[in-house]
Amino acid sequence: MTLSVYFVTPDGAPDALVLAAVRGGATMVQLRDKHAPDAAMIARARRLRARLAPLGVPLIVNDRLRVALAAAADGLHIGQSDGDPARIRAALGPRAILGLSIETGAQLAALSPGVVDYIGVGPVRATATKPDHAAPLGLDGLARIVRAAPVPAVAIGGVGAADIPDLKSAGCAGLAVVSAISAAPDPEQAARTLARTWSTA
Ligand code: TZP
Ligand code: MG
Repeated sequence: MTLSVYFVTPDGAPDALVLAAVRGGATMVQLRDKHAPDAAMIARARRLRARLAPLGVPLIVNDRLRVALAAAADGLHIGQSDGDPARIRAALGPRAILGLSIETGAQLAALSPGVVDYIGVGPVRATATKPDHAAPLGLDGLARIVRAAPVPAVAIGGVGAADIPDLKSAGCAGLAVVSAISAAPDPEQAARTLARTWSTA
């Protein structure tokens, strides 16, 4: 699991967008779609996993345990309202990657040891991609949580290549982005810039 450039898909993302992100250097992909029916998500997850597995890029499903299991995805990413992480870990099995969103220091303090493999910390900034997001942490709030985290942490929410030096200083293992890749004129090139910046910053 390499978290450095973690691409989270926008709703309805075509496979071509995901493949472009990975060609550019995205190291992990989360299939996130708040509206697609389960059956469509399962079909997309299976298709994408078949393309990404030979490249060593894990395919993580957002929110839906049943989809992750049915598609034999590499893992699942859950939020604070998606259920008890320990029960989800038990259902998912010990080998799958399990990620959890953390929005506050209190949520981090409540994290049981040995349950999740990584956390997504944010939003760092307000972002139109997730209209119902929690209060933005800012870079200082992010750093406070990341420094106390017992597992690798990725920053999420309004972050992009220009933030990479600060995110590395804060101790992040990577950044998770939607629009920095999906809304770029050339998503493959945007992912490449993120990957190169991460490796050189
Ligand atoms: N969780 C917290 S912020 C966010 C998610 C899924 C959206 C991030 O999108 P963007 O476009 O990278 O700000
Ligand atoms: Mg969720």
